[in-house]
Amino acid sequence: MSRLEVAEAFGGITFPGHLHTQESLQLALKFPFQDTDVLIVSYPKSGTTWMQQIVTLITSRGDPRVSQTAPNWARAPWLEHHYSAALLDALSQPRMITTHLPHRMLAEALRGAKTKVIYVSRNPKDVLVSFYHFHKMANFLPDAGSFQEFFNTFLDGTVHFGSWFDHVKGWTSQLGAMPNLLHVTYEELSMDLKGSIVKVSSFLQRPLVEDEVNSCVRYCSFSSMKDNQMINCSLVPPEILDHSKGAFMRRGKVGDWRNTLTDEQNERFESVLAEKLPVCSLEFVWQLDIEQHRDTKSYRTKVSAWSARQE
Ligand code: PPS
Repeated sequence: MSRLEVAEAFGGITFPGHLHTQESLQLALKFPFQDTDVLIVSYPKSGTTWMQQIVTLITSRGDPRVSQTAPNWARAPWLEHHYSAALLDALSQPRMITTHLPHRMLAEALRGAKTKVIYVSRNPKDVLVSFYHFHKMANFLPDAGSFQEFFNTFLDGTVHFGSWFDHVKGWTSQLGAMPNLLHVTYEELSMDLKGSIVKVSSFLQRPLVEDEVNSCVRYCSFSSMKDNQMINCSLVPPEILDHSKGAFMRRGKVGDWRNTLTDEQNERFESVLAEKLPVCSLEFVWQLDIEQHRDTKSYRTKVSAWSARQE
């Protein structure tokens, strides 16, 4: 089932028909979550694959073999993808499941479940740039057009997978309300991968010893993941992902947006952000420059600001 040109409109959002059908989306909304499930939630390009790798490695206590022999989409199937039903049935406990769906679509299915949910977010300017490059290589996504055109559709929320603003607002508004929800940012992972792995392992109630944590860090690094065929999408046929037009594991940097957005686009982005998330208590880390790397105290202040708001 290729359906590269098909777009499925569902719940006010368009989804690529190559991966989604009306039936698969309907099934996702009624999914019988189990208390032992771990659900990774993200808007595309926010660090989904990174978190899949982190949870895989935590579960295997740092042993890389599973992540080197099973593709990420089979280890942590996307709940809403049409090919996932059989994969989900075949998963052993605890199941790791992935989704890009907004909270409003899963609220009912998750009500009362003790499923552990990890919401991964990334600063939206880097999401925008990463998503733009992904559109160029993914033949199941619409033609992105020029960067300015994609910039406009991203800001007005008409891109496939819906509005980044609504996604982040929906899930982060549940912090405190959903007892088993952890929010982790791409920027935290970038600045302190080891600390983030310890934080996720403790949330999952799977404490690791030092050697196991170090092994997780090693196999969750950008270079290790970029070289891992089970993660880097190199096994996806070129008619679906055109590898001549880019790499899935592209740059892996915080602040890459500065190489693409003009000052004018940046100002427009800031004003849309202020308009769409006016009472947002989230603080965004837009760049990690050398000063910030040296000044761990100022970084810590930022991270603890995130954590404090989650409590
Ligand atoms: S998807 O298509 O939604 O599953 O994409 P997603 O995995 O959410 O995001 C892909 C971006 O995450 C980067 N990435 C990493 N960065 C740093 N370190 C590690 N280990 C890592 N793993 C994935 C990946 O390179 C994409 O970002 P860009 O900015 O395009 O490089």
